[in-house]
Amino acid sequence: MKPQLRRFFVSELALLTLTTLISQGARADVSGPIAPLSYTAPPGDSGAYSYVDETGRQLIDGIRGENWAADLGNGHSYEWIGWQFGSPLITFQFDSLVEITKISIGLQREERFAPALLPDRVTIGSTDFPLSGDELPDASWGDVTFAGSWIGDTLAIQLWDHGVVLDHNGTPLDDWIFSDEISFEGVHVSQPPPSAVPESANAGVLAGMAVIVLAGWSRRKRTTSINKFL
Ligand SMILES: [Ca+2]
Ligand SMILES: [Ca+2]
Repeated sequence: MKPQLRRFFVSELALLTLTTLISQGARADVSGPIAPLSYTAPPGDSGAYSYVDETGRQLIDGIRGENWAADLGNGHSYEWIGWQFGSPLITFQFDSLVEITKISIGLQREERFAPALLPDRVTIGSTDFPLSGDELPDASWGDVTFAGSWIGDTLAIQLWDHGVVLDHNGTPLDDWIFSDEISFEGVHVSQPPPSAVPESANAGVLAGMAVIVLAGWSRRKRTTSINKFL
């Protein structure tokens, strides 16, 4: 094969290969529930009952609580994780790169007895969501949802507490934050499999170009991610 023809052939083949690689890096189209692999969080505190995370997975096990003191078969308030002191930082790990677009945080509001308040604000990634405190009626529980776009294989959520507040008797108390479940919706963002990179010696030029383009793709993805986090 003439050198010019070989260069043309290699160039066309490289373009085809790179187009395939880039298309394999595209995210899936269908948004749906995404289950984290695990999370790290402060374990929770004890008060009238234990509000400690008994399994290390109670925030993602699909089991929901009811009234903060209810005994649904495993003891009073078993389903709730309660933090009285500080603002719990919960970091979720996913099995691959994901784009999260909706987060539902199960919370309890009970101002008379605990007092358990909704967080003062919620930070997801680097995005702050101030709460009014009225997203749920007093003496109720349910999901407060947050929409956005967060890309990564981990996601940090911080629930900010109010600190010392006055209870219904005017007694100063450090407030509680109760959560029973945190769930996610979004899409998996697939990465090009290693086998997509050409391996033969004749494809060395292709591999070099693939690395360059993939590096560019990766940079663009990171930039997108950063922009979306801000
Ligand atoms: Ca749960
Ligand atoms: Ca507190």
